[in-house]
Amino acid sequence: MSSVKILNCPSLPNIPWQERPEGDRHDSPVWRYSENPIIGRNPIPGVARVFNSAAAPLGDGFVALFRGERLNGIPMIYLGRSRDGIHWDIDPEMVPFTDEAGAPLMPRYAYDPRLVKVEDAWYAMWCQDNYGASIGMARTTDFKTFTRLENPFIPFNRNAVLFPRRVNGRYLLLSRPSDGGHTPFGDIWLSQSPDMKFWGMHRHVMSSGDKWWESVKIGSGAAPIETSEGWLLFYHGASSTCSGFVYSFGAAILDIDEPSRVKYRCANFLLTPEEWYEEKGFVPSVCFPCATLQDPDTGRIAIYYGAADTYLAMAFTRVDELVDYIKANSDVSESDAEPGLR
Ligand code: BMA
Repeated sequence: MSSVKILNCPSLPNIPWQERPEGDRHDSPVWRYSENPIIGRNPIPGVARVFNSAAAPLGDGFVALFRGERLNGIPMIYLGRSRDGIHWDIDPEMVPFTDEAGAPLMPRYAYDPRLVKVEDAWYAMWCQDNYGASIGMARTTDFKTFTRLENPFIPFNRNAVLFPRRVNGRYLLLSRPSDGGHTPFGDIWLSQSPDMKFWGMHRHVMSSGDKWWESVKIGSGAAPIETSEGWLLFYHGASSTCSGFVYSFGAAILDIDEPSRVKYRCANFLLTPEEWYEEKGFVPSVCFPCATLQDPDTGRIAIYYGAADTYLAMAFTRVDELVDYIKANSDVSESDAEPGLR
């Protein structure tokens, strides 16, 4: 086993964790939490399903932004708190987004939130209507007020995730340009900003590729984790079947100083729908990661993923085992390895 390290990340001794079950026959170094799903149907009044959601450490516990599907079918973002990262208290009110002057500025819908701490604040990003599906962003320091930032992109775009620190002095945001529907295509892109207001210097990162599990489209999942081998990125990939898309997730490692270059990319998925809560639900056969927690002292990583657009589930891995597996099964295309500028 190699000795890959998680870098520039505070210790998290209370990371939710469960060892890999004895006799697990999966080849992948990622295993599921035995008590999945961690959030079931109708978790709070007015919300039918919670799935693709993001958690982060806060104080001696955890905080999360949940995608809550309301009874009218419209998704919005809800806040939750937890002592152990597994059992959650979800606020019954939607997250109250405001403009800079403090006036309400609620999105018409909001889904697939990510939550990333950068310097002294937390940033939420999600998909919302901006005269077409695109990315919304907000900043908070207290989880009471959420101040909207400028929308980083014009439509259509989804799956935005910030890096947890600046690289070469600039904030970095991954995203996936899309269409206004169910998008039968899609690559991951990197955009850069000096101030989280103006985004540019766009670079292509990786293509949907020739592996069948991710042949239709890919999209970044959790915020990249800084490691001694590069930025570890969990991402989802969709394959096309007679009965629709199947969403699995995999991982790649991006160059630390030039993250539009892919160093290693796992040819195999790490997790694909096979449990009842992943195969059966509002949208069958979906595993959709939006966040991780990690502890640099033990190398433990806990992954939060939405299952079948109905449940929230967790999986676990260890950074050294995972990076070894990605490297041993890596297949990087020419366009992945390039700087992404033509
Ligand atoms: C994607 C997104 C996700 C969803 C997935 C499967 O396009 O809309 O929110 O989980 O489809 O339905």
